[in-house]
Amino acid sequence: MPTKIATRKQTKIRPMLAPGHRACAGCGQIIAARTVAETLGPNTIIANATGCLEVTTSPYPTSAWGMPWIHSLFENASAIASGIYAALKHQKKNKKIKVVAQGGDGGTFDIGFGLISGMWERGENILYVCYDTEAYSNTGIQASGATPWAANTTTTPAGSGPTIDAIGSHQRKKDMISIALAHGLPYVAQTTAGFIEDIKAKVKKALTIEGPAYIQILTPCVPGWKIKPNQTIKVAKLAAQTGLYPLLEYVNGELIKVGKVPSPQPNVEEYLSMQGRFKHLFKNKKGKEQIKYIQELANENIKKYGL
Ligand SMILES: Cc1ncc(C[n+]2csc(CCOP(=O)(O)OP(=O)(O)O)c2C)c(N)n1
Repeated sequence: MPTKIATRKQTKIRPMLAPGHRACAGCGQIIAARTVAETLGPNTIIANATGCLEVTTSPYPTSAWGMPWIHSLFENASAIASGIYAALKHQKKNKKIKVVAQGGDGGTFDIGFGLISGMWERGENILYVCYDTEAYSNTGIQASGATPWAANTTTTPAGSGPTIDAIGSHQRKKDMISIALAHGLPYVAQTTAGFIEDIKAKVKKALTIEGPAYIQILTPCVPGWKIKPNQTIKVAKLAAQTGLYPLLEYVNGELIKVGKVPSPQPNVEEYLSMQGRFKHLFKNKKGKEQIKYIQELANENIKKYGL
C-alpha cells in the first residue's frame, strides 16, 4: 500500500518559504533565505529585489512564499519597504507587523544602494537582508561591488595573459558593513550560510531593535563559485573560519560579538581550492602570489576584528 502523504493543511505546517522553488541544488541563498523567513514568521511583509531569490521562488503564477511578499524592481526594494512601513504606521500596525527588504549583493552594494541609503537616512524600523553571492548570479555571474579579489567572473575573466586582469577581479570587495555603520544604524551584522543558528540569532536580535537594521549573509552560489552542491555549507563555514568573511555583530556602532577563528587557523588556500572561480590561482607563480595576498587580507581581518 502506498503511504498516504498528509497535505499541508492536515499537518498544519505552513512553511514561510516552501521547498517547491526552482533554486539550484545546494543554493546557499535559498538555505539562508528560508532560515530568515522561518525566523521572521508570518507577521512580516517582505519586499524582494529582482535577482535569483525572486526569480526562483515566484515563477508566474506560482509562489513558494508562505508570507506576504512583494517583488520590486532591482533597485527599489527598500523604497517599497519604506512605503509599506508608512502605510502600516498610518494604520497603527507598525508595531505588530515587521517590514523587511531583501536582495542580492548586486541589488544591495551597487544598483539599489542609493535607495537603501535613503531608507537608512530616514531611520525607519525596517530590516534589510543582503544575500551576498559575490556576483550578479541571476544574469550569469557578472562581477559586482561584492566580488572578491581575484575571483573569475564573466566580466573579470581570468586567463594566463600578462596583464593584471588575467588574475580575475582586481578590485577589493566593497566594505558594506562599514558603509552601513557610517549611516548610524543601530544594528549591523554579518554572517554566512554555514551558520544557520547564527543567522537565526541575528534575525531575532534585529527584531528586538528599534530602527533600521542590516544583516549581510554570505551565500555560496553553486554555478557561480563552481562548487559541488554538497560543498555549500563547508565553503560558507570556511569563509568565516579563515577570517575572510568574519561573523560580526554591531549594536549602536559597537562591535559586540565576533566569530573566533579556530586554532589551528584554516588557511585561505583550502577555501580557494574548493572553488572553480579561483582555480586559475593554482596554475602558476603569479597565482601563488595572489593567494599570498588573499591570505594577507584574511590576516588583516583577524587583526582588525580580534577574531
Ligand atoms: C536596473 C536593472 N539592471 C539590470 C537588471 C538585470 N538583472 C536582473 S537580476 C540581475 C542580477 C542580480 O544580481 P544580485 O542582485 O547580486 O542577486 P543574485 O541574482 O546574485 O541573487 C540583473 C543584472 C535589471 N533587472 N534591472
